[in-house]
Formats: sequence, structure tokens, C-alpha cells
Amino acid sequence: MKVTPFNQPPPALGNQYDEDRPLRSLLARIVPRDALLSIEPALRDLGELAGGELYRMQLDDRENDPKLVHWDAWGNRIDHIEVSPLWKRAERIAAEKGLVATAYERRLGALSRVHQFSLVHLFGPATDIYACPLAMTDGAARTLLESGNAVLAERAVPRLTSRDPDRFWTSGQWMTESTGGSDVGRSETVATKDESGQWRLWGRKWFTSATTAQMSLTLARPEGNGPGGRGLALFYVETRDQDGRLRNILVHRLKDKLGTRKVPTAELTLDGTPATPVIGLDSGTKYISPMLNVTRTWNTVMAVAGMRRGVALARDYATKRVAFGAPLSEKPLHVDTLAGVAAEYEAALQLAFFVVQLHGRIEAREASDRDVLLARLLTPIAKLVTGKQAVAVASEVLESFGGAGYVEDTGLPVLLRDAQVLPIWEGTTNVLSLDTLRALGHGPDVAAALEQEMESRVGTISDTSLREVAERARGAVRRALGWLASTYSSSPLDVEGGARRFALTLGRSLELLLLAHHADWSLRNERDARSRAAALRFARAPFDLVEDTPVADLRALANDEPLAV
Ligand code: MFK
Repeated sequence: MKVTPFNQPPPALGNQYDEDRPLRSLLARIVPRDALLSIEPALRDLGELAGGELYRMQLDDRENDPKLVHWDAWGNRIDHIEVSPLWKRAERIAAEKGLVATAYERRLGALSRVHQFSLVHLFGPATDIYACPLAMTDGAARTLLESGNAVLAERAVPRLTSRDPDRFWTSGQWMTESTGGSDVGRSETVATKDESGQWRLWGRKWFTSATTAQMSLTLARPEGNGPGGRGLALFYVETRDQDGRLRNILVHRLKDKLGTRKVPTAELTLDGTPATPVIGLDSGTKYISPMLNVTRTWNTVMAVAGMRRGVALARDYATKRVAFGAPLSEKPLHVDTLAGVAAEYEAALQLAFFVVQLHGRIEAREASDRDVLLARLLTPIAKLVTGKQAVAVASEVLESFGGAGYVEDTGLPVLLRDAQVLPIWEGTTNVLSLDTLRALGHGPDVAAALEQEMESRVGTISDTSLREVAERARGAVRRALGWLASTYSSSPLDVEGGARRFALTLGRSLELLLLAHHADWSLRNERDARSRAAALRFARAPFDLVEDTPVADLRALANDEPLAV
């Protein structure tokens, strides 16, 4: 007897803009109707590409990792990096659709960052982390503009923000050395001036993402400068000469990474690379901080977009996969699991786009003092909280596919591997928790700005259940700020030990409050209770994480040291 085996239909994606109810609802609230109508065709167009052609390419391209070719056939050292076919396509689409340009053209004024990051949200999960070079490109443009170096800005920014793929440049951000990805102040790269007055860089960069870029911003210590970040200077490097040859840069190898494998991350030596100081000859970590804040915002949106991709695949699959007599989408326990990840996504989306709005207002010079303080405080918080959520959601999404989620050629395991980079690069969770403390250390106005923002939102919520969860979220933030104030004076070390729980409390509580605020708007304006369901569900996950654990207890546990009774 011939038995026809059962074949499970795979998950499919539709138009990733049309199907993204939380994104469309958010945009309907924050973007005026006419402006939204003017950008929707481009969003829909990208949503179609993301769920269609690009998704198919991602599955076909799965095994195409970038390749580094050191030598040509005739013995010339070329250090050529061949990227995947999808990456080549993504570069052209990114330029043409203005993934960076949109923020600088400012068609939507203060909402131009919202416009841009809506495009990023759709493009990111469909292009195998091509968002990485774009993030640094955006960061480099912002840094050059803020540096006041008109010569460099005029030379590079028109290229970094071009919509013409043949003119478009990407930028690297070469900071990490083997001495420290976090403690960048320990960098060993040295800058010297040659007889002609040209600055040249000498050193080894240990983890340079997107080494194919035409330019890079990097840090080096001018000879004779002191130690630490203050002794480093910010330099501009054009990577190739007029003949396309690398300018005294040796690419040793590509990193063998857990995820983001399409990103050609390299170890390289700067062997007298010509470079130009961007601003002064010191305080490099400070002058590169616009880059950090832009890339951390990209990281946040990419984390959120990755969650959305996972939810979309899991949701579609649940309608197709039958087990124990019914599609998974009708099984209460499976539905409960998907509801949990959908709520994480919707809450994270609200925080991400709140931060995006703040940056848009600042760049359009329409920001209040409160906006400026909140942007400094919330950029690291949004990055760290969404990075953690993205990993947890990706893990849950894989599990929702059962064994198929663990099998490479379904294209699913890469969701988890690529998510795992989000809490690591651009500042780990711990480094950003300390950055949160640094931001609050600028004075009492920062915490006051957060209190005022929460107050103004809670005050407008009319639905009783939403108001109740928003008040609980506000209470958790107040408690956390109170813990910080009282513990800081008595035991600064305990503050450092509790910094992650503190930052996550602020992040998750604010997500809940923003989601409750949005859900109340959606009830009244869209006659839709799905965002309320998301807020109430999100409120059942932990968000009040601060606790008094003396650092001595933590040390005993972490290092397995004796602890006195
Ligand atoms: C999917 C898209 C994602 C994008 C992918 C891109 C991939 C790229 C891969 C990478 O390159 S990953 C490498 C990323 N590396 C980091 O993010 C570094 C993490 N470490 C830190 O952030 C440290 O906190 C830091 C290097 C900044 C510490 O350096 P220092 O020299 O010890 O800094 P210090 O003394 O705390 O601060 C120096 C100045 O900078 C201070 O100003 P003042 O001198 O005026 O007091 C700080 O206030 C300021 N500063 C520091 N961080 C800032 C900042 N200002 C604004 N915003 C910030 N975030």
C-alpha cells in the first residue's frame, strides 16, 4: 500500500504593513491623518516587499554567508568582502526607499523620525540585519552634523543620506578593541601626524561591523594624550582610495558569530590609515555619543520589529497546524502563549516609538526641555528593555513551532540567533543600566521629567481598568526612584548592584503606562479593545523588579564566596 505522507504547510507572511495592527494604530494616534495618508503608499509598498519577495529571498539566501577574499589571482592583497545577494539588493532598496534619507529630508517635520523608523520597522526583519550598516550610516551623519565640522559634513552627509544607490555611502563605527567593547576608554589605537601633516591611525580593531562601508568613524589616541575616553579623539576615515584599494587597512578575518552571520564583521589592522580629526583631539567617547544614541534607537526598533516578525510567523502557523483535533489557533493554551508575546510586542512598540518621537522633535528643534531630558534617559532604557524582550519573544516563538522551530531550513532558528545580539552590541544591558544612572545623575530635573510625562498620560486615561494598571506602573517607577535616592546616599555599591533591576523596572513600567494610554485612545477612537487586552495582559508580567539585595549577598552568590550567617 502506498501511503502519502503528510506535509505541513509552512508559515507565510502577508503585507507586513497592512497586517501590523499595533503599528497602524500607533501611527493613527501620533501622525496627523493627511500626513499619514501621504506616507502610507510607501509603507504599504515596503510591507509588501517584506512579506513577499524579500522573505522568499531570505529563505533562499539562508546559507550564503559573506566571504573574505584576501588575494587576487595575481598575488595582490585585496581583502575583498563578498556579501550575500540579499545584502546587495537591500543596499539598493535602502537607498531608494530612503531608509536613512527620510530622517534628514524632514518631509514630516518633527515626525520625520517616526516616518523613517516605520520604514525601518518593515525593512529590518526582511533584510538579514542590513539595518546594521544603515544604523551606523545614520549615526555617522548625525555625528558629523552635530560636530560642527562643516568640511566633513559637506563631504559625507549628502552621500550618507542619498537616495541614489550609486551615490549612497554607508559608514562603519569602529570602536571595539580587544581591550574592551564596553570600556572603550582602554582603546590602544594610536594616531600620529606624518611629515606632511596627515594624521595616520595605527592599531587593531577587534569587532568592526559592516567592514564594506565607504567610510567610518573611529577612535584613536593622539600620541602624547592621557588615558581613558578623554584621551581618545574621534576620527573620520575613508576606507578606499580612488582605485578602490583599502587605504592601509588589513582585514584579517570575518568573525564566526552565533547570529547576524550575514553581517561581515571583521578584525582589522589600521596600518597607518589616513584619517581626519572630526572635532578636537580629545574626548572621543563624548563626541561619538550622537552615534551611540542613534544606533541604540535603531537597535530598539530592530528589537521591536524582530518581535513583530516572530509574532506574524507564529500567528500564521497556528492557523495551519492541527494538533489534538483542532488548529493551534483554537487551542486555549497555545492562544494564551501567543497572547503573551503579542502583548510584549505591543508594549515595546509604544516605548520604542515614544523615544523615536523625542529624537524627531529634538532634531526638528521643536523639543521641550522635558523632551531633551527624556531622550537622554530613555534611549538607553528602551534599548536595554527591548533587547531582553526580543530574545525572550524569539525563544517563545520558536517553541510555538515545536520541533520545526529548532530546524535550520525552516528559517526559524535564525530569529533567535539574530535576536541574541540585540542585548549585546551597542552597549550591553549592564552598561546601559549604568548609563541610565549616569543620565539621572545629571540632576533632579531628569526624574522630574519622567514623573511629569507619566502624570500627563495617566491623567487622560478614562477606562477604569487601564487607569488602574497605569497607576500601578507609575507606582513602580516612583518606588524605583525612591529606592535610588535612599540607597545612593547610604550604599552606592548597592545602587550599582541593583542598576539592571532598576532600569528594567523603569523600562517595563513605562511600556505598560504608554500602552495603557494608547489603549484608552484606541477604545475611544478606533472602537477597538485589542490594545486594552494587550495592556491588561502585559500588566500580568513582572514590571516592578527593584529589591533591596545587599551587594555582599550578590557577591557570595556570584563568586560562591562564604557568607556570614
Ligand atoms: C540593528 C541596529 C543596531 C546597530 C548595529 C551597529 C553594530 C555596531 C557594532 C558595534 O560597534 S558595537 C560597539 C558599541 N559600543 C558601545 O556601545 C560602547 C559601550 N560603552 C559605553 O557606552 C560606555 O558607557 C562608554 C564607552 C561611553 C564609556 O566611555 P568613557 O570614556 O568611560 O565615558 P564617560 O567618562 O562615562 O563619558 C564621557 C562623556 O561622554 C561624558 O560627557 P562629559 O565629559 O561632558 O561629562 C558622558 O556624559 C558622555 N556620554 C557617555 N555616554 C553618553 C554620553 N552622552 C550622551 N549620551 C550617551 N549615551
